Amino acid sequence: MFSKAIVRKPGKSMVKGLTTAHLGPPDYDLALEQHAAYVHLLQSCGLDVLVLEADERFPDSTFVEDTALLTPNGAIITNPGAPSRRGEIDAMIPVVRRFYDQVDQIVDPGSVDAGDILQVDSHYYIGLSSRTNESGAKQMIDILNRYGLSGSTVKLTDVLHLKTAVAYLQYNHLVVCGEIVKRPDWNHLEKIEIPVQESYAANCIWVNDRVIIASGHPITRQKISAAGYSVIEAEMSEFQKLDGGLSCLSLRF
Ligand code: CIR
Repeated sequence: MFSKAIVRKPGKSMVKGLTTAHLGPPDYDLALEQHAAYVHLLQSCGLDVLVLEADERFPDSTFVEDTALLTPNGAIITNPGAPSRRGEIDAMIPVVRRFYDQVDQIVDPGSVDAGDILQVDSHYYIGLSSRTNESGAKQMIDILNRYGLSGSTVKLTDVLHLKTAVAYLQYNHLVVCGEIVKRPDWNHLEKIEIPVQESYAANCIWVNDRVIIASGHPITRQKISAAGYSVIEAEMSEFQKLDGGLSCLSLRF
């Protein structure tokens, strides 16, 4: 179960955020509204949410998930793979230190975006992507091992981040889409396959026995409900324009 979350409001500079989506620039006011609704949903799932002010210096800084991996035994500050995102961690370190005594950090030449890290109980799968490299993944696994946790890597070809295409829902269910579906890594889990036309919904989040999904994905909703979860929806259109999903907007711990 989670008790807390950290989020950061989007800034006006978000219109300059990194994207491959070809959906046009986000509408800042609508993004603020959607962000506030997202915070409200996390609160309704019982989380105490720390809302950080926007950091206009970094257009993608609302996607806080990428800056840290928060485990039960310590926090690991990442080294984001995109040069325009590197500086986001400086503001995150003191925030994470408020909650964790044990704080480690990924350093050059390693790079990691924590959107590439999928936790399944005490094991952490680390996607090797355009943002997360071998050195970063190795550093991450060494730190996890020190914490009494384990990690392994998964080579990615199509998606931005590992969690773009997969989500663990607790109780052995894994939501999968696209290149992840046929991978043998998770054959011990029960897979919920999302059709490609709803691929954006694969990035959903389990929060204390509810599953939050991006609105407008009826097949995903039906399949996750059928697996026994209570599903709630969030409007995400403005963050989708920046390749950002539900998990990216918060650090939950
Ligand atoms: C980026 O390209 O870095 C941002 N526009 C989107 C980051 C999404 N984060 C995530 O998947 N964890």
